[in-house]
Amino acid sequence: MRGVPTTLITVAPTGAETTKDQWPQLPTTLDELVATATACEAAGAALVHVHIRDDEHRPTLDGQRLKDTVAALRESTDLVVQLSTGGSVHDPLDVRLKVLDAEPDSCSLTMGTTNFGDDVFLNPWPFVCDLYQLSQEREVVPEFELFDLGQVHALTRLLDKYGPPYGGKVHVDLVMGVPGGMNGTADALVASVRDLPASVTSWSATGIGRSTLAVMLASLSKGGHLRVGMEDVLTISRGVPVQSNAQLVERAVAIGALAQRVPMTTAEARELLGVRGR
Ligand code: KMH
Ligand code: ZN
Repeated sequence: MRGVPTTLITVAPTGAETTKDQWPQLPTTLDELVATATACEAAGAALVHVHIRDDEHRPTLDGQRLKDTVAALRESTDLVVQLSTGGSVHDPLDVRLKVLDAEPDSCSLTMGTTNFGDDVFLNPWPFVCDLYQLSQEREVVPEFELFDLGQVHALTRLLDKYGPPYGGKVHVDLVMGVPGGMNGTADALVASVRDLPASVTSWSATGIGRSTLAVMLASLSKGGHLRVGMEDVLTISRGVPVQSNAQLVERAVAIGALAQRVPMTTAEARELLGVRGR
């Protein structure tokens, strides 16, 4: 690591909720995803959190598409490739476990069930345990996604029961401001960080929608890392649509610079997260 404070910038470019019809600039094809990832790496991102779409731009967890996506991102970028195991609220649990067959560097792992707008994002405890043990077996580094304070507590319980993740590092992402989860506020962030298990080695935060800037500033102020992207926010300011994911990464880099942080390189991110060398 360098002698200056560095910030891991994760980009979550697509998500599963927004439709291509609504937002044509959303990267939904493989070519668009690779182009976005390349631009975001150049702008300062070091990790990409990936959801993929089918030929009709609908969310999918198709195994071959996931493998092709991992290969294409590795071919064109040096980003740490994290596949979503959350998928969409409609994806069955057994299909979500199969995401690890695509052999990503990292996978998301949400620590509990959350009301998700009008839907339910299902993560029953036995599923969380199965996915965690599978990530250990397959040598894939989990990013623990915490949508609520109760999930902070559940992480302690998981680590106590099954030990550390593959790679020995424990990285958390606070996903804040989901309707049904914790607030996207500095107070909620401080409470979550206060209760993180002592074995957590790094954490980032993202605020959904209009909470994006409050969460970003609170995260920098508490020494956390940042996640941005069109999965989480679609306007750059009130009523002004985001033009590209790189625009959001550039803004995070600029705000980080005000806090005297520099973006972490992809090599530094691999070390921070303990991902398998390739
Ligand atoms: N699309 C949400 C239902 C994850 O990627 O693991 C779940 C989600 C979390 O986005
Ligand atoms: Zn996601």
